[in-house]
Amino acid sequence: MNPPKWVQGAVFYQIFPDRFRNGDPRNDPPGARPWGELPDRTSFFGGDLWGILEKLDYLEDLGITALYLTPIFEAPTNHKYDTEDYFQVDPAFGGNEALQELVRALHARGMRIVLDGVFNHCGERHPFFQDVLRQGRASPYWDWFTVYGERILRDPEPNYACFAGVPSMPEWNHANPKVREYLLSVVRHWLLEYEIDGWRLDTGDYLSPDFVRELYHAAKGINPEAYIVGEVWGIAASWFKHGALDGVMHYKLWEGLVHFFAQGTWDARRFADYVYSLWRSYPEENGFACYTLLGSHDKPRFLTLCQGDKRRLLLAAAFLFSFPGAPAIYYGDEIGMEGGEDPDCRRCFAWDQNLWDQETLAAFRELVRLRRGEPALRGGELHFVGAHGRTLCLRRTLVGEEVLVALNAGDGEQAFPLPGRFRDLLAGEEVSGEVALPPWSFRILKRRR
Ligand SMILES: [Ca+2]
Repeated sequence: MNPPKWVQGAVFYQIFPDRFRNGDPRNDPPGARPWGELPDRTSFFGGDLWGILEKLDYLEDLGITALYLTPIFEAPTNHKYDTEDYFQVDPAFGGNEALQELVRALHARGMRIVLDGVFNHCGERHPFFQDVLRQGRASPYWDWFTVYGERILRDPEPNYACFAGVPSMPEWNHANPKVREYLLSVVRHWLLEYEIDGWRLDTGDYLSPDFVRELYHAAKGINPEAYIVGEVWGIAASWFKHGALDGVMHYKLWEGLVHFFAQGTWDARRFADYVYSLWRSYPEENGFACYTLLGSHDKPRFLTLCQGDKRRLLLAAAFLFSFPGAPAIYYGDEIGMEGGEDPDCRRCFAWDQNLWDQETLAAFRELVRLRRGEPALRGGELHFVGAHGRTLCLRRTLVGEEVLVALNAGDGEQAFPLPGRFRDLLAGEEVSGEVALPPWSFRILKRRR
């Protein structure tokens, strides 16, 4: 196991392509809604990869180094987790040409792109499943799926394996070597022909570890620097023992962030114990290669979980950007977008700057800048040096450098004694002795040599 080194220095930005930016209205799906209307489960808004291309200056200026896009291959829904053709970027997103242009432009800026691989299941419109629907047992693809009967039946319930019982998402039969080879050909194709930089594996918890390990090696065979990150909601230790993933989307860490920062249901001691135990549960190289997040298309917006209290959001962000792993910004979190459970967390990005929370945006920019400027924040060893009440302090150390991150997630004024002379990386001033930590604030301090 050797996760790519670039990941621990990366700052990710997650995009739900239908909702980030509409770069070409000519490719909009029929019935696309006006930009900014609240989404329901079936609405389309016309966002596309051309729109992402248009906004690379914005992303680079924010300090983003890598994109993660939810699925882009041809599929009937707005989320595209029901793939119809794994070899075609959806025409509504600009087709293969748009992806080629996007990858080229990202790489020219030194940025990377990770695509969403939906390999547990396909969509019902996938031609192989359609063939089984038509021909039943006579189809050459019969044993590519798992059908409990002589032909496909949907009523009163599907008689074939499908994702979470959803009939429109038939599951691949990974026990069939032809299925595995087909899916691996998809993995290789986009790495080799389009030079994408990695795969996020959808529904990792549902995939067989042996298939994922095979996929991992197939990807690394094309590009040893490819990043393979799993959507895993539980403890991921077994995946790393199995040598099947570089990292996971760190939903376990997210749970702790919600308890301590957003809801305040845990005190600092409980949070620190929880996070420390998580950190020590994974091999260090995999911990550094985890995708750490405050939000995703599958969770309510973090600011909404904070009931709109941006002080809580910004403290959680300060923690995330000081913690090992590759921190990710879910599109729009940086401008203070809100939204509840899916589909509300998938609103259109608000490009009218009058709607932006400038303070939040400035804070995200600053956190990204600090992280990118301080090697200890990216690759340093992690130590918790204090956790009491609503106050938390962690230390990152790397070859003689030391950065202290102190957070006060409470209403009371706090102060703590510094073990030496430090520079406040946000305020730019030198500090020593006792430093004040006002309510709902954080300080990031670097030891003077
Ligand atoms: Ca469009």
